[in-house]
Amino acid sequence: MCAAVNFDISVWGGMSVDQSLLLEMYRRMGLVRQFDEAVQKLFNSGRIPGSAHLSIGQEGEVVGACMALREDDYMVGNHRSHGHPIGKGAGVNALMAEILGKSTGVNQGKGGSMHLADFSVGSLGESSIVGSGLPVAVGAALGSQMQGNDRVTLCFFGDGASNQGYFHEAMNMAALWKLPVVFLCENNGYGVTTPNNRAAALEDISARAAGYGTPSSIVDGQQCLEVYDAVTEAVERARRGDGPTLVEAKTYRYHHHSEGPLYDNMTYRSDEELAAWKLRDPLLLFREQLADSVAVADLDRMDEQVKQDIAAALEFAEQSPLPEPEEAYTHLYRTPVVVIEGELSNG
Ligand SMILES: Cc1ncc(C[n+]2csc(CCOP(=O)(O)OP(=O)(O)O)c2C)c(N)n1
Ligand SMILES: [Mg+2]
Repeated sequence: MCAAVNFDISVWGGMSVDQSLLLEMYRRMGLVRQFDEAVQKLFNSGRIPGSAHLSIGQEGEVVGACMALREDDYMVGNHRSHGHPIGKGAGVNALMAEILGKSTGVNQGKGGSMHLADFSVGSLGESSIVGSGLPVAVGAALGSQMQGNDRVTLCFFGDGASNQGYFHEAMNMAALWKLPVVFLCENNGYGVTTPNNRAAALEDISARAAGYGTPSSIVDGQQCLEVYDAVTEAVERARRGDGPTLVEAKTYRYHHHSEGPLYDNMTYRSDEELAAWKLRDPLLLFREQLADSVAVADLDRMDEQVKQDIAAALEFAEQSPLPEPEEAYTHLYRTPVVVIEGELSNG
């Protein structure tokens, strides 16, 4: 079951490998949840430049999909992507520092919430342009194919993104050239405030795969192991050279599209709908599933460890310096000509 997963089993010394995998999944889901809860607090206190899109409620599919990958596989995220690098194994300190725009962040503080690339774990990047990760993932997969290595690329995108032209171009090219890519649609039911059934002709995004001769499946995104199994199968297929798969995870975000008061009084979804999804919370469901194989005390210990890790990440981010002003002009394709107003008039 865990052959595809790479993690430090020595941490869980006496336990079987399967238990180690389950605990690591639980740990990463907890990290995704608590990371975003911390980001919400930072946002509310005015500490985050720009916006923040949280994936609280979607942790099952985020972690289940990422953990079906090998450490050297690639992953591409989107605008709602704090959790994706965490699921892929990135350390939370440099991610949190990036959120606060600090020089110790994964991108030296220049990317922020929607650009948490971390190449050290194969997290190739994220973008606020909806759907733009799809061609990036196809490019990475083409690169693997041309280099003759067996790395697979996993691409997360939303139900809204599936209505972009990018989606169809990416699906077509990946199918035509049998590229090693797994498309993971996080169908959380909404694009901002528009329900999927008012934006898409078909209820299931996965049905579109048939148009490209590509296999597809629908999974319960609140069930981490169900997602893990489906993506493991898709990854194996891609690694064999048999081409892409589209996996659609039905899921839900508890928060509004992004943080801030803008959506507070909007009625695009009901309280009852939100409450019903919370009854199927991915962390609670996973805890129930683990009940027979992992001691409750171990899970509680894990929750406490995650809490400490997030507190340490916040401390690290807070203590880190902002980038030096001259850093604004590094890592660019071209050095810009800078005209400073005062200097210009002084001649
Ligand atoms: C090309 C483009 N069009 C529109 C937007 C504005 N926008 C940002 S997120 C979003 C909704 C995306 O919905 P979905 O793909 O379902 O992802 P989710 O936010 O639900 O995770 C929109 C329309 C954008 N950023 N880029
Ligand atoms: Mg959506």
